[in-house]
Amino acid sequence: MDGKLVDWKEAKVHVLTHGLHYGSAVFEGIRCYSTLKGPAVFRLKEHVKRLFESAKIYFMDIPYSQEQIGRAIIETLKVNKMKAAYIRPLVYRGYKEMGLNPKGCPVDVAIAVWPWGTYLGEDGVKNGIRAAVSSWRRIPSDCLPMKSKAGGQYIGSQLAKLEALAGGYDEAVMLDMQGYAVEGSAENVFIVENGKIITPSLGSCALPGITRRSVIELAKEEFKYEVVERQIARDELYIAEEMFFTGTAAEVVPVRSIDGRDVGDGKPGPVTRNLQKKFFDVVNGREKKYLKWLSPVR
Ligand code: PPE
Repeated sequence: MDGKLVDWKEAKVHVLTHGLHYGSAVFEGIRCYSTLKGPAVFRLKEHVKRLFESAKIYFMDIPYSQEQIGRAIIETLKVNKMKAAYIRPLVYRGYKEMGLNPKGCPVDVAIAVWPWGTYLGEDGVKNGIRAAVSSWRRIPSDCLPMKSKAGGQYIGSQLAKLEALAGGYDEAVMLDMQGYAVEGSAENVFIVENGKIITPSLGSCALPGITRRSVIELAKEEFKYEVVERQIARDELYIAEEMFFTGTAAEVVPVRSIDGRDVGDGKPGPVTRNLQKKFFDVVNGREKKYLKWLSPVR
């Protein structure tokens, strides 16, 4: 926290921390995998860069360089002797003055690491999850800058997640204000239609997911799949051959049903399977070509 290693139990903030009241915090979610050559962080540079972009959008000056944050992440993993971990860098407006005007508050930085298993369950990763379109729309980018991974922006996603769970589903699909499917509550969304992979473009209000970007590259490079970035109509989900989510926490997860309709035959399809397997091979260091995406912890 703010440049010092702090014991888990002592990692506290004051109750009047600005970010706690007004959502003025930006964060990252990164995974460290236990690879053949020891623990390694997946796409560390890209995540740190996005953290700084999120902060820039909200005029938050991070008092460290990207290199320093990258090194601090590695150091935090090292001292905690983590093999596989989820990493949560958090940049937040701290404790000094109340009131919306954030100018008087410091910009504080914390990095936490902990073991975090599958986000949507082992069974979900294997057999697919059940998703439902949410009545809560993804916030449009002219209301909040959705390319920033900012804490306050997630209260809407929490409503979507709670609604999905209350309905007996595993995850929500959020539509944008025009009614196009744009994201999960914390994942990017893909469908397969006539063998083509389709996902919303970054011109939408979707988060520029780093897993999304990696999976698109693997799809094109390793499988020569055609990837089209465009809007996805809600009813395209119902007739898609395949559907899957990507995200750091979620990784690559097949969707086996949407709004009570089976996706394809209700089992993860071949495109999803191929990409999922390749993704896990890459993050676990089994693909020489993509070792460039892994930063060793040692
Ligand atoms: N969209 C949203 C809204 C989102 O929060 C995430 C990540 C993604 C897409 C996927 O982006 P990427 O991780 O770069 O592939 N969500 C993070 C937070 C999840 C949480 O519950 O906390 C994550 O997956 O780490």
